[in-house]
Amino acid sequence: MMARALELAGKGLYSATPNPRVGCVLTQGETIVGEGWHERTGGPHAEVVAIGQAGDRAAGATLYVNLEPCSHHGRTPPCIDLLQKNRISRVIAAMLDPNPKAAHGGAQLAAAGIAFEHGLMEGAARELNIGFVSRMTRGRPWVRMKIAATLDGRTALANGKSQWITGPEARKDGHRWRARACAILTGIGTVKADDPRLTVREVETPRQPLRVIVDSRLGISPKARVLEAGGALIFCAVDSIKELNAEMQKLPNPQGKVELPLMLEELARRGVNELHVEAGFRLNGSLLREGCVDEFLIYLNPSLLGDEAQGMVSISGFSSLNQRTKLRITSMDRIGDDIRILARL
Ligand code: AOF
Ligand code: ZN
Repeated sequence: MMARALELAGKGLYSATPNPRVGCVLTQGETIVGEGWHERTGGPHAEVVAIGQAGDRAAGATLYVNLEPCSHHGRTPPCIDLLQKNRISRVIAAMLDPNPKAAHGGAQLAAAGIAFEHGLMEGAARELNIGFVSRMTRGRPWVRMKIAATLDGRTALANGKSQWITGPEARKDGHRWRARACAILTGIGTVKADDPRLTVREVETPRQPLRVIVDSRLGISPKARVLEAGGALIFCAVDSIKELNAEMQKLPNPQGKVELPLMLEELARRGVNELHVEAGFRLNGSLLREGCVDEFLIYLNPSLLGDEAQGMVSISGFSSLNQRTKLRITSMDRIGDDIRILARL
């Protein structure tokens, strides 16, 4: 039942943000009497949809949900009130709600005489909402850095050109990861070299992620394709004098670059749960050095580009092999002719 609730929650993968992905199953014995999932922020919570579907059969039912039912008046009224009104007898949540405004619904249910348990499939539930958990507990998004490289770890020619190293299947897969992200981040180097749009195109999605550019000195051309659709956000370190079809936010560090950890905090304030990075080796390196990366999404194409080509991340100064940045592989798959590796710090 919890696996089904998680499957339902996954239907909101591209749409629920900035809210969490939540699914709910109501049962009477072995029979499912109602199901629901949270489609988008401002819309009904998963529990509300499931109870609506169950109607009279909600009374005495067991409710499975991947996130503790909310206790707060947010955009919608508290789910725990609805659970009590409909005389749900038992609630099983995969995880507690990390949102301080909505939390402790479970304890309040228990106090009202409704059995409450949590922890069932908690690992899978945390994975599904890894960005939401990150924003609520750390005040920053979950940062996933996408890299497409050759087998010798090269990501672009010396002149910065990087389109295209991996095959069409890997590119499509990359768009799925873009689609689930709340924002896509790149740097001025990539904007100049590849003129990317940073939109989701190869998969269907009800919303486009926010496009974010790190451009310390505002060297971006007003004609850059990433600005075409409007609504982009540029982080810079100088005052804006240019007319650009974008919002500009100045966040300088003492070196005259953008203060990246502060940028993450700002993105979290704007409701970014998962941040998808598609940048060149310089910005990748800065993000890594400043502790702003959580996960790598690496596509490896079976080809070689040699030493003069650009690498994945600009990091240097290692004098011993022990100092190298170590990762833990969490998954590895073949995508078309390429290999996809997910690895965490
Ligand atoms: C959801 N969907 O199915 C559940 C949520 O702004 P609101 O009123 O929609 O409240 C959002 C919060 O409610 C969210 O951050 C989470 O803590 C809690 N539970 N949220 O979006 C749901 N069950
Ligand atoms: Zn709720």
